[in-house]
Amino acid sequence: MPEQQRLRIAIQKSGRLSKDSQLMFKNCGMKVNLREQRLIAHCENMPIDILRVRDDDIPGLVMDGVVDIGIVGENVLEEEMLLRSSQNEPTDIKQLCRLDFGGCRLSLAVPEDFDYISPQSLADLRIATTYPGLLKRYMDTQGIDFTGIMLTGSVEVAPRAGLADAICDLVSTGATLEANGLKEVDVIYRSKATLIQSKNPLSDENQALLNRLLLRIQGVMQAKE
Ligand code: PRT
Ligand code: ZN
Repeated sequence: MPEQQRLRIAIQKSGRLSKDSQLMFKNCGMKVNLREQRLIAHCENMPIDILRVRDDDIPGLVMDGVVDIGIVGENVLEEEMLLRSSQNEPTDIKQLCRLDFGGCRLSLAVPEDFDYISPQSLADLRIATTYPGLLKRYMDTQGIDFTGIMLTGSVEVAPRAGLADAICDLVSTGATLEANGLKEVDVIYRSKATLIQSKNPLSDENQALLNRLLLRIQGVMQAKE
């Protein structure tokens, strides 16, 4: 009999979602040695492999069926969906369950002395962001034209550096905005980590394994409430 194909799960290698993702699996009873700097870690007591990658790669890996399941911020997932839709690429996934970590908001922020009244105050200005799709979708609903400045890091320094008039960035405590002389003026998207599944059908064994895992995840989240 052929060996069962192991269930493949992608998680962020290192960053704000890694520790919570690992802890969640540990609390579900999975034994995984993640100490080594390997791309793939094998679960010792279940037929599961963990792929550790950049968070930005996770939606694509799931949509393309390279992995079966992934944990990613809804912000990153939604941005990838918008990008792929604009390029007529497949965006099929199943959202299995919203998780209880990785909470943050994508917000518009302006320099402290900016006289902000409404999003209209940003008309025709330059807005720096890592999330051009989510920003454009929001500004389109408001009917506001703007110039998007794409930055993959250090978005919060863009106004001071003269690169932009405002920013659209992730916020959790707001300390980073404050430290950079910025004020949060509008929340455009609220995000949490989410568990997503590829649309490729799983083998019966892996589907049963996933069902068991989902029950445990829900149990672990309930126990924390
Ligand atoms: O290397 P890789 O590409 O995998 O990681 P990354 O650097 O792109 O992502 P990472 O680890 O920073 O964030 C991963 C995910 O965590 C994000 O996509 C969000 O879904 C979620 N998340 C939750 C956050 C935050 N909270 C958050 N605070 N992502 C980023 N931040 C930033 C924020 O923009 C600010 O610059 O953290 C800084 C501190 O925030 P404050 O408001 O507490 O000061
Ligand atoms: Zn990233």
